[in-house]
Amino acid sequence: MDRERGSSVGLQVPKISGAPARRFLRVALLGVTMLVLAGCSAADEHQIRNLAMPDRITEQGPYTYELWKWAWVAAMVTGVIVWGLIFYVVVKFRRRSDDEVPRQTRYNLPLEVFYTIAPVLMCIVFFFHTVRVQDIQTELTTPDVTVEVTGQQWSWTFNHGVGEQNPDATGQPDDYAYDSYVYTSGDGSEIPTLVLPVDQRIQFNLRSPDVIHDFGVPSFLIKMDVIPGRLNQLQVTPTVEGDYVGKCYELCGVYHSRMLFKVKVVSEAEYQQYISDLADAGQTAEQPIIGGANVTTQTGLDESQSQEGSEE
Ligand SMILES: [Cu+2]
Repeated sequence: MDRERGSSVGLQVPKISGAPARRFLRVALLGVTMLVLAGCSAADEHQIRNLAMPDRITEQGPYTYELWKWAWVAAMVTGVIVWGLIFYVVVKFRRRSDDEVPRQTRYNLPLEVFYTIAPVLMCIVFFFHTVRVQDIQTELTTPDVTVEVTGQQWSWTFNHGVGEQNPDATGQPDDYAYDSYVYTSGDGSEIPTLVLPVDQRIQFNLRSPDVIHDFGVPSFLIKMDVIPGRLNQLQVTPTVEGDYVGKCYELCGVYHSRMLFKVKVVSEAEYQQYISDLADAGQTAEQPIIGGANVTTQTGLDESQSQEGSEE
């Protein structure tokens, strides 16, 4: 009686069964899919084709992208096998009556060997490819251009060399790659721009005068920590001219979120023009602006308390 009343009050669903039901479902599914796809802008479609990853604008970027993509493929294949086995077992071995007790099985050696060896093999394959890509990404060869980058609370300073580069320079304070520099620097209210020449292997010498920052440009598909008292080096070869964005990837204090920068990849001629524009504006220095006492001291510490290597 109650049940009857309930069904007359609730949502009235047309009774369909068998083939018409399946056809109805198929049409409904198609309709929903088309609606969702119609709602996609060109930018969304671009994102979908990129698998939500940024455009790859350096020679090194595609290696990270391929590693990421195939790791997902491997994870999906594993997932499908595991989900399939779970559903198979759930259906095949379900309890069919209240007093049914399943057959009790202990120890299945082949199965135990399999589920020990299979994950170990998977880890070895992941590890191998991760190290292979990491070696490519962190490889240091003779660069075409060296840019001295300082990450300071809470912005960036970019020092570009003027004239010929000394390819053997270590980048240490008494051994910079250029005889003179031009620079640009941001602060909490102004976002600096990092201008780079296209198709040249660029070395970033990364330094921090205060706390740990992290230099990253999504379109480079690599980032690297910027650590006080240490010179970190990263090389990339941008291959596509355009405007990009970068930021600090390490929570570094109150205004960490303001530690943004713009990236502009330009032709060689435009790069040289940019260097001379900075020089004309008086943004010149004999040595790169790297903050602190040659950036091996941390802010707030005096010379005697500072880290090793700061005594020059
Ligand atoms: Cu930072």
